[in-house]
Amino acid sequence: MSDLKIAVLGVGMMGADHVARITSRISGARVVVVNDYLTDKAEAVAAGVPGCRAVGDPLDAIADPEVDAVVIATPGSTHEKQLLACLEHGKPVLCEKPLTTDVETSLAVVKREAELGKRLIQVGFMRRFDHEYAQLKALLDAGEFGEALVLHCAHRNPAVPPNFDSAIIVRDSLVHEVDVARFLFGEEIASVQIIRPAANPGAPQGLQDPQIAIFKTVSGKHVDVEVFVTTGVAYEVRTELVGEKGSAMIGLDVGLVRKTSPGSWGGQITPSFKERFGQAYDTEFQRWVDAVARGGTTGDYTDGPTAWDGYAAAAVCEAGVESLNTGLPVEVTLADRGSIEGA
Ligand code: ISE
Repeated sequence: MSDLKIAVLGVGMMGADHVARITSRISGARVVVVNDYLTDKAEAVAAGVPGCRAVGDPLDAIADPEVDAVVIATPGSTHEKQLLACLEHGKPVLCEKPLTTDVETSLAVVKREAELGKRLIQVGFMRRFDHEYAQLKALLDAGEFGEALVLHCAHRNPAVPPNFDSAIIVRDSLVHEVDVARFLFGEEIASVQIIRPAANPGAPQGLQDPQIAIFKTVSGKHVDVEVFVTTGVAYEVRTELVGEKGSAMIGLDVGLVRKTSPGSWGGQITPSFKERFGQAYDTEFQRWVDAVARGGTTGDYTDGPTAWDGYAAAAVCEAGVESLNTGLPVEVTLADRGSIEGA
C-alpha cells in the first residue's frame, strides 16, 4: 500500500517535532505539505523533507489534492475553521488539543462530524498512548484494583511561555488530567473546583500557580490535581490510582539510578513533555496512521480520543475557569451524547 500523504499545519515546536516523527520514526506515512504563518519557517522545514513543499494558506493545504490526511498543530484559535475544512473535504485529521477554544464551537464540530457519519477527527491527548498510562488502564480494566476510587495527580512544568495566565493553566495544562481522569475512569466529570493556594513567589506577577483542582465524576469518584507550571526544576507528571484492592503510581522517573562518589545517588528528570511523552507521541501517530489506512472500510479514521473527548475536556475546563474565579465547585454541562451520535 502506498504511504499516507500528510499535511502538517503549524511547524512550531510540536508541529516540527511531528514532521520529524512522521519522516523518521513511523511507517506508512510521509509529509508532503507543511504550512505555517511564518512562511520562512515552513519553507525551512519543507526543505529538510524529501518531496515536501510549503503551502501558504492552511485551507489550501487541507484542500490540496495530494494531501490524504492532516495534522493540526496551529494555535487553538485557528482549529475550528481548519477542522471544519477537513470535515468538508472528508480528510482524516489528528488535531492537537484544544479541539477548539470554547465549548460552543467544540460542540458544533462534534455535531458536524456526526452528521457526516464518519469519525474523521482524533484529538491529540497523547498520554493515553504512554506505556505507563496504558498499563495502568489495562490493569484497571482487568479488575486488578477492584473498584477504582481515587486519583491523585501532580503536573509540574519547569516553566511556561510568557503568554500563560491563570486560565491558560487550566485550559492548556490541567486539561491533560481532565482527559486522563475520563480515560482511566471511563466516565464523565460532573463538577470541578479549583483552589488557589499561596502563589509561587518566583512565578510572574498575578499568575495563580500552583493550582489545586478537584474533580468529581458522575458516579462520585474523586480526583485531585496539583498543577504547578513554574517549578524551575524539570518536567514531572505523576498519577496515583487508589482502588478497592490496592493502588498504583506512574511517572516516578526512576530510569537509571546512578551512585557516585562522594556518597550521592540520583537520576535524571525529563526536561519537558517532548521527551517525557516522546514514546507516547510516536505510538499515537503510528496508531493514527494505521487507523486512517483502515478507515476507508470502517468509516472510523481514529484510534484514540475523538472529537467528543475534545469537547468534553473543553466543557470541564470552562467550568474549571469559572471555579478558578469563584473558588466554588462548578457543575459541568454536557450535551446529550446519545442524541448527537445517534443522529
Ligand atoms: C503543554 O501545552 C502541554 O500540552 C504539556 O503536555 C503540558 O505539560 C504543558 O503544561 C502545556 O503547556
